[in-house]
Amino acid sequence: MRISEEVKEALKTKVPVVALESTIISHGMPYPKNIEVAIEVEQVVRKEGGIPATIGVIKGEIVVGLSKSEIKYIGSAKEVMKLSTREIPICIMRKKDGATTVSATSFIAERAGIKVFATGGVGGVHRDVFESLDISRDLEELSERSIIIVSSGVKSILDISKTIEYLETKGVLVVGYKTDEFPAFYSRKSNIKIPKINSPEAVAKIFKEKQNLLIKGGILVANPVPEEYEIPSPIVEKWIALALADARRQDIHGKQVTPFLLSKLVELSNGKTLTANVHLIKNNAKVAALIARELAK
Ligand code: PSU
Ligand code: MN
Repeated sequence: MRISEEVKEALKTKVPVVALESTIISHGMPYPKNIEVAIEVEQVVRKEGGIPATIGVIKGEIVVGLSKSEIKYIGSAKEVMKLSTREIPICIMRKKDGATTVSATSFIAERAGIKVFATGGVGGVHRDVFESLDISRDLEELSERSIIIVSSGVKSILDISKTIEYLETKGVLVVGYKTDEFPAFYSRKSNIKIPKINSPEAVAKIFKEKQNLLIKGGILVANPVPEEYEIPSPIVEKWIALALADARRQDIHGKQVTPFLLSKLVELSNGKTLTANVHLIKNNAKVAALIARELAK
């Protein structure tokens, strides 16, 4: 594992560090917007006094703190593997490029000593779970890693209430950042109530208490998409129904499901879902940096 000099120095001197994943770059957004956004998200973290650590695998080497040119590379390279935790060793053995999902990123971040991680949406329980048994590794990993992840809930392509139930079973604490409702990614509401936390300071305190008590597992800080970019859920639902039907028709399954549905939604919404995605990620990076700052105190 190679930790960039800047990230290493920040960790040593207790400058706040925020981990960022690379699957949203390689598989979550279209080129070249993906690269632009990945770089802007890093700038958001810096603006709040943090150091960004985008995580990925380049030619078989785990990198914590990808350089700008490495971000450009992972955002444009062909055949980048989508890595959940279990695939990291294969990627290393084959000396391939790999983009880390929430699960792989959480795993690596914890190893590197990074406690705060920002993303768009975590994976979860798929709507057809009884048929497909598709539950993202993200949920299991979050239950095992001592990390705070800031996300805008889970994508509405998933079954949100089953995902919340599963997180409870697995002991992942879910809190709302300035909201008492779990956000539904493109929309701010889902009708599912969660504890409301009003400041980065409070999140940091909860995390410390959890550690004092030796309670395993992560905290999911659910931060809704900014109001001006929200897409009302009846509209999103219409697109999701079409995207899901298309996935079924084309027999898309396993790892391909999430990237397929995301790109389908961008197409169906004429780019609206992408715009929402971009802004919620930036907003999550900001909140993550504020929390990291409190933790570093
Ligand atoms: N949310 C997004 N875009 C994404 C993902 C989530 O808005 O690209 C990615 C994340 O990397 C997440 C992964 O960890 O999808 C989950 O994939 P799966 O459903 O195959 O577990
Ligand atoms: Mn899956």
